[in-house]
Amino acid sequence: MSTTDQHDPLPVSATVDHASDSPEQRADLGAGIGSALSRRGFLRASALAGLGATAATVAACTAGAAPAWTFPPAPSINPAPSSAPSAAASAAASAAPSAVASAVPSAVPSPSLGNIPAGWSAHDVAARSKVRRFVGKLAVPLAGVYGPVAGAKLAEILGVADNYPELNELPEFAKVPQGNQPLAPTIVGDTKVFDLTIDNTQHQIDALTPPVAGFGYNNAWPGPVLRVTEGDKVRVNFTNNLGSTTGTHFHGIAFDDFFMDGVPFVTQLPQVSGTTEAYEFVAKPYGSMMYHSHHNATDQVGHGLLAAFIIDPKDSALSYKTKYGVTQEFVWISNDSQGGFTINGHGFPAVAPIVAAIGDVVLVRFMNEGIMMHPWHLHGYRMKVVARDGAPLGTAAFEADTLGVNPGERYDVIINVDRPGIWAFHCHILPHVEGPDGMFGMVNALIVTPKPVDLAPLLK
Ligand SMILES: [Cu+2]
Repeated sequence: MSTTDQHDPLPVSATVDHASDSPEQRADLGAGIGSALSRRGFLRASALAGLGATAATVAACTAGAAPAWTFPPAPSINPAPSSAPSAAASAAASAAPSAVASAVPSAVPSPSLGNIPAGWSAHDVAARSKVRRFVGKLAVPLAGVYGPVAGAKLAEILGVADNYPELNELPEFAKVPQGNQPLAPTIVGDTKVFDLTIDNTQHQIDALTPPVAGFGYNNAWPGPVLRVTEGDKVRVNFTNNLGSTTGTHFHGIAFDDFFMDGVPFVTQLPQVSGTTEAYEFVAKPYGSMMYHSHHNATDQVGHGLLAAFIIDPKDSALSYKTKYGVTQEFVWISNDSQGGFTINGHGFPAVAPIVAAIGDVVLVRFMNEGIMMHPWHLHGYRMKVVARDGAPLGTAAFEADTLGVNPGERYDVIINVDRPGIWAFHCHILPHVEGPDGMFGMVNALIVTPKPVDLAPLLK
């Protein structure tokens, strides 16, 4: 990787290349942004660099027409009119050198997408909109963290000079309820007790599409993260409010009493609605486990009855914190049926990014609750794969930038974060992640900042 690459937090569009900007222009960008980044400074810097993708900028930088999109057009997208209104065309032409303008499509208005920059398609504008929703009002302060040059590039990529509405809105992951919330047990005698309900929910995959009629443990998709220590006596009480039967399976546990395994008509009768059932077992072995419905499961798991169950090793020398110096930990549950392609119950842009700072050691616990394999690909880094199905790989640990996780499997990976950037982190089955209106579904990002950033005040 070249030095230049290391300072490019996002790939810059091939059609907008400012590598030829003079040193003076770059200095202007720096002066306009500074370390304490302001919105006004950012907008000014963007304008200085021609970051609004004006006809002149794009015309000067574009070589050739945009590639044709090979998917059928999405119904939600209004494609660019086949012939641009003459007023817009003439306005664009007057702003661009005439010799270039004649070879480049002019910016055209779109009823739902606003102006489509010259050389772009409706797809491009819709795809940018998804990323704008993903970062929301974090865009300006987050870009500022990377310093003036990288910050200006990020501003350009998002089109911050447009002063678009999402610059004042929460990022989409903060607009929808996020599952995987920790739930502390109560201690009853020598047992850790968790009380959960099983509910009908109205679940939002993202902030714009209508809610899905789903199910949730404690009303959440995914349900609460239950965390215990190897050897703990555990009791989990489930109160079924579904109006239909269910059964709950703790996935990966070595039960002493097989009647705790949670499979209706194999190890128990189905749990009828309005009743509370207890599952009692000793937590073993340690590792990343799950709990989910094991009854009418295509429907029930597919609609949200899925969650993480984590058993920490009794010997603290075996913990990820001790072994690898883990500073941040994330649970990443994938699903792919009744709510579409989701990470932790949400599709891009409503997925919560992994935000870390240089020096962090990030643990991701992949858990596949879906019906197909997903190859998770992290840009810019290799993941050290240290456990499969909770079992430590020991000397068989390996490194990968793409890791296939099958249904039912869990993989624990360690990422040693040593370079800043905004790194795409997505399933590499392309129809799971990109469509006619841009990225969707199983797309996320590892956001590595040069220094720790407290985003909490920005998420209110
Ligand atoms: Cu996939």
